[in-house]
Amino acid sequence: MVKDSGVKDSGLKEVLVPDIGDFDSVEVIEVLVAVGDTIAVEDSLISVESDKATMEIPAPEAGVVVDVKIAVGDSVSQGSLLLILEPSGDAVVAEESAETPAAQETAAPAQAAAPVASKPASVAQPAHIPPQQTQQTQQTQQRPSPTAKIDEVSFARAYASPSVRKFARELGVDLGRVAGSGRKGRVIKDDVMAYVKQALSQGPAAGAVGGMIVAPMPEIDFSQWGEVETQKLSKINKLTGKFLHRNWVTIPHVTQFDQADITDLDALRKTMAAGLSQKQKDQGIKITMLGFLIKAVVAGLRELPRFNASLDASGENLILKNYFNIGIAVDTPDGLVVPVVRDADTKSLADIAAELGEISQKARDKKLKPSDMQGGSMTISSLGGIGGTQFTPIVNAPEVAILGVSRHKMTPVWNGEVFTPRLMLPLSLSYDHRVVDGADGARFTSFLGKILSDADGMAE
Ligand code: CAO
Repeated sequence: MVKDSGVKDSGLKEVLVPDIGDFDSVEVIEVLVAVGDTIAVEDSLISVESDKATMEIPAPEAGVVVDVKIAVGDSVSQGSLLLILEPSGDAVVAEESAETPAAQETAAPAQAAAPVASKPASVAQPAHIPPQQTQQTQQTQQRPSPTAKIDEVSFARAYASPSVRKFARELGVDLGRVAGSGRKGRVIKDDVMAYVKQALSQGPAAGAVGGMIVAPMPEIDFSQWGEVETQKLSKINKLTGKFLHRNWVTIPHVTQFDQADITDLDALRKTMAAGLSQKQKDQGIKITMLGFLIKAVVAGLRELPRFNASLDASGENLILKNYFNIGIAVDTPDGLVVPVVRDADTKSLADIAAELGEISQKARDKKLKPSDMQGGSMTISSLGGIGGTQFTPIVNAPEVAILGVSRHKMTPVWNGEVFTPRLMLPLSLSYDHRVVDGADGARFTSFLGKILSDADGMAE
């Protein structure tokens, strides 16, 4: 509602509160304009709040704000003086979307504005984006998350009209995450639509991992620094990458480092290797430390059964397994695959050695079936043949632990009297800390150390 102001012939106009339905004496919770502001028709001037709803009062005319006659905390009714306006006379293009929500909301019934019934931002907030919201939108607008739940506090703080709030709520969009492109950063309907569009085009896996928002990777033209060549990732690379990423971000990992004295065991291994027949050698059978490690891990799983378990999908139950299937990470030209040695507890070292030869060959010939890589109890990733001193393997979910093995090294070990040369094998046990406690992590590697140092026991 506009009235000529008291200043005769000044051309100034008084802007009054229009008919706001049943609302009488409602509290001003936000003043959205200040003296000197140039406003367009239907720009929101103030937000008011009753016990049922919030609503915004739009500008009836474009112009420059000469004086503001109300403040946050005041009560207003129809006809209350809001401000003095110097009308521009010309049509000022509104920055809001064509369907200016505030205008419709003026007369909106209480239930239309119901979604904003929760307390809005602090009443002391000035007519600009609260710093908190600015920060939030900077962080999150780059990567919309279709799966993110609505945070009621940030939703209430968002700088948007009731109809935009209603629209966002209908689409399940957390307004606090949407950057506003309207006047003074106000979130308009187009912003909400753009947010949803971007979120849908990215899909849930692109930016949201278990509700977590990750910063997007910028697109970089590396050729600006020199010659480059683009190589397509293999199918295996892409698939393992996806699972490794999921496991890395969803499993709270701890890696326990230890060393096992395998001096005697390696001597036994060499003796056994020397005893292989030519036929066995021709079949590709090799006696490496890996066969012993599989036996040792089976013994460890018997000793500490929580390592031979998986969390169910709800994350509330542990499925304990009574089988002993050991996954082996195999490096192939196309990427990493993990075939499983089934029922390793029932197999002799020679059987395991033969099977290892077969499955690693099958892996490299791309002949593994999906079923060959399922149903593991725990995985071993042995990089000993290649090198390295320690590493932090990623748990191969749904398993809860993985044993990393690095290159053994002859090391001076103090036996209480003198240093003696011992062949030490570095072990890196990563485990899911939701299932395995640190104490059990250390118990597992200590147990492995104990049995790997007992060559006679391992030979049985
Ligand atoms: N320390 C020192 N030498 C070791 C060793 C260790 N811990 N483990 C194996 N070796 C030796 C072997 O004795 C063998 O020696 P010889 O050539 O003198 O006989 C040599 O290294 C090669 O062993 P290998 O790799 O052929 O056999 P393996 O049983 O140790 O491993 C396999 C088999 C399939 C696991 C392995 O070939 C492989 O692919 N390893 C990589 C696994 C991987 O990529 N893991 C990464 C997962 S995380 O990205």
